[in-house]
Amino acid sequence: MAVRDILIHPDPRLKTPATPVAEVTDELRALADDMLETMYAAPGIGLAAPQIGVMKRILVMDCVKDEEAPARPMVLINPSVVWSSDEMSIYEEGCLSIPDQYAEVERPSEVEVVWTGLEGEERRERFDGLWATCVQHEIDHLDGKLFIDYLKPLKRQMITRKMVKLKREKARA
Ligand code: K1U
Ligand code: ZN
Repeated sequence: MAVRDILIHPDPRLKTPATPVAEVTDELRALADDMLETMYAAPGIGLAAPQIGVMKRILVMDCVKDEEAPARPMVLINPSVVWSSDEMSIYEEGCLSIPDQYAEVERPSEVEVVWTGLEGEERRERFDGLWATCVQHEIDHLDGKLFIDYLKPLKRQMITRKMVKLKREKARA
């Protein structure tokens, strides 16, 4: 297992739709392990493969907040939203590819998602609360979309400028 580097916006890979996974192999299971390790190390509650430069439709998440409760690491391969509630929720989102920037985003409160599991089996689950927000945020990453794409252009440009500056400073260090 290894902690991978997380790409920082702006990066063309974060704007590119990822490719469906054709087969669940040991190599893919090793990638999922690396993604979970990277997510927990960040720390974060989700991570999509394009964020580590791997253009495959796979995401991981664990939205268990209570430190006393057992962890619930989830790996979703080729996920798709098959139902969304009419009811909407607003959550202040962050992103590991846009560090230290947060903004309110409105999304369906509940979603039903179908995906392939690590043994190649079909899985289906209805998510609500933070899980629903997170799974939609991560599926957006697989489609080359960032949470700042939901914001007004001025706010999005301001955040992008901050990230360009941050990347320049990191490159110099
Ligand atoms: O995809 C990502 O960039 C991960 C992102 C997921 C996410 C956060 C908030 C709303 C929707 C999706 C993060 O994990 S940002 C970090 C974060 O939220 C967090 C970090 C430590 C403890 C608790 C939360
Ligand atoms: Zn993100």
